[in-house]
Amino acid sequence: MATFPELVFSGVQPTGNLHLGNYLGAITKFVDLQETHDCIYCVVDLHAITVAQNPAELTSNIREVTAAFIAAGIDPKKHIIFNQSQVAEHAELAWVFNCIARIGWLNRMTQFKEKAGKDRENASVGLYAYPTLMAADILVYRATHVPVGEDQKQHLELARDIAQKFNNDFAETIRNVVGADAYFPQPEPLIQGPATRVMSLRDGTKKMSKSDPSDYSRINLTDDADTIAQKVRKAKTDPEPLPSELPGLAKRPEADNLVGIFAALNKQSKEDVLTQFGSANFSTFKSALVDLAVSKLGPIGAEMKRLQADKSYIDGVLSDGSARAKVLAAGTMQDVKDMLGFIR
Ligand code: AQP
Repeated sequence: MATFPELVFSGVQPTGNLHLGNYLGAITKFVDLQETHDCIYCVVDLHAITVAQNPAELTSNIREVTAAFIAAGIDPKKHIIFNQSQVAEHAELAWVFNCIARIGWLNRMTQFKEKAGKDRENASVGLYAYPTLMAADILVYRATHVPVGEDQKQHLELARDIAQKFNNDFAETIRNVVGADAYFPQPEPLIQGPATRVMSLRDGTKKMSKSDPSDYSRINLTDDADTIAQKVRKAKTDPEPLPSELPGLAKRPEADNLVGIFAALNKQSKEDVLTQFGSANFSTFKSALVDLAVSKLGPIGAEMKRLQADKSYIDGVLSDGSARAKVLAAGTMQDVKDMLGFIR
């Protein structure tokens, strides 16, 4: 079997309201992985336009996500930070994958069903094809590891199916072009830790999300200390004190969520948090959570604002990263064209 050098790829959509779920589910993992891997982190602006965007807001949101990556601690010199639309090979490979993926596979994608809702006929074709573009994002670099929140697990499985089918369908030309028995790796999702699915602060059964109409449902990375404190204090809870052991969180989604958030922010396990706060009431626990969240997120939010004010620096990071990404992506596309039989 072909082996592939380990490479990390992931992306975040520039759709506004970057929140604690994006931070704990994805961005903190991005930061940690740079110690052990080569990493490519993408602001996925082509994904953002699968639903209508205001162009001026989109520009500002692209800079906001870039600023968040850097403020959280990603080094744009050692690793690559760029925006997807500057590397046309993402869209090019996505078209090839549209011809590899089966309609039946895409019909099973729950994110499309949730986002399109009852008005499916009116959803964009892009929203439906979103997972094939995501597969192209990863595989155009032949990335092997993809840190994401739990909501992206199904899309990663689809990317693996597409890689497998491409490798099977073109086995003969893959052998001729690169002398190996597979061209694309099977990318592995990295979904670990106590906050892989951060829930809404207003409803512990709903995912914390950028598009929730209530700002009180999420903590935004740019919220100031007072806003964070207010949101945590107003977060829905139940009347019982915290349990001392994990099974006591079953059927208590709001308590479970706040304990998970505390654990992830403090880089400890939920068990450790319960050892410390078991039998404490929520007002005690929430005060500790406010202090922790403000101490961790405050400096990131402040640095994001500082960086966002320096547009030429941010745009420079993106164009430098895009140029480096493009070299890698163009190599893959040349191989793929040869494997498909195109003349170039
Ligand atoms: N609530 C969450 N908990 C853990 N991880 C999360 N992620 C998103 N929400 C949570 C992870 O963040 C990364 C970037 O997500 P995205 O920007 O691609 O967009 P998204 O998943 O569409 O974000 P939202 O907030 O859920 O947007 P809307 O409101 O449009 O549905 C991904 O790795 C994702 O898993």
